[in-house]
Amino acid sequence: MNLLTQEKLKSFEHITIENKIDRKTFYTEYVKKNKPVVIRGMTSDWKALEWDTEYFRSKETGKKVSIKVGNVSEGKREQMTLSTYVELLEEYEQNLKLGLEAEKPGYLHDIPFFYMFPEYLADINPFPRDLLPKWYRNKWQNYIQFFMGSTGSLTPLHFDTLLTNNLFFQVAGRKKFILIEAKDKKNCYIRGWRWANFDPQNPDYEKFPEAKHIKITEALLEAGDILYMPGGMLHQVHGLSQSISFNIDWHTPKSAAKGVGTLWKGAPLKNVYYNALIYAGLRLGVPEKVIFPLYKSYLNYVS
Ligand SMILES: O=C(O)CCC(=O)C(=O)O
Ligand SMILES: [Fe+2]
Repeated sequence: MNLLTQEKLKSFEHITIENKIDRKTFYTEYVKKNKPVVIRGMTSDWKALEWDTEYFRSKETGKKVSIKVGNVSEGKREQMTLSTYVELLEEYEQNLKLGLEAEKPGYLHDIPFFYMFPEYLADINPFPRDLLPKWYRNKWQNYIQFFMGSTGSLTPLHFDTLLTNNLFFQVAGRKKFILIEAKDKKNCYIRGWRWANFDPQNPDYEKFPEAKHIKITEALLEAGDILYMPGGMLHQVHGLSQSISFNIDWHTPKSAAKGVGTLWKGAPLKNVYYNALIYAGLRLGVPEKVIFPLYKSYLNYVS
């Protein structure tokens, strides 16, 4: 290992790992403290852990999904069926193994998979819905965003646009998360509302000198792991293999109020609308089934 690599590794802290967790510990030790954590062993009974190409092929409906091509922050998309995409991924991974040049497929990134394909829901049972606020527990699947991609997939450094908490479920393959606390946002050279110009994987401290002060935490996720990220935490995500994952973005009354307050901090107006809806649900008691039809467009919202 050369000196430069050692230097880089020294600055990475490792995240806390819990083996299963109860609701009370989760809230007191992590959510209330805005502390990320990896939780293991809570999804080991899921049939989804065995999903493969053949399974997707057998369940093909002909419905098309959006695949992001190029940098995911730019949101350019192509449409194809799920089984066509899975076959593309498989072919790419085969070529990689053989050492052949191949064009990296696009990234199935941030789609409301279980809303579009409820026939897959039985495969993520039992779901640890206790970890979510009561308001979400009946229709938690409506709030899921889904990711499927190749080795080398990349989501550049950003924070989640509504400042929601994020429970991220790794279903197949491995991912690396590089995490930066919300308070370090000012040193990440943000453009627009939420994407960072600083790249913590290849730090250029000459171009981005303030980034030297950032504390970086790394989380390596395996199939079956859950990662909790508090609202506003910055993250850069690397696919270390072909991979399937999904997240639930969710608020507590406190984070929803903070989300509404981003009106004065330069957030897109639409964000304030979505955050106000969730605030109305969590704080004012408006039922989820009344809010969801108004919130639904968020699932295809790119910011
Ligand atoms: O897995 C990825 O590539 C991105 C995940 C992400 O940004 C999220 O869950 O908010
Ligand atoms: Fe994100």
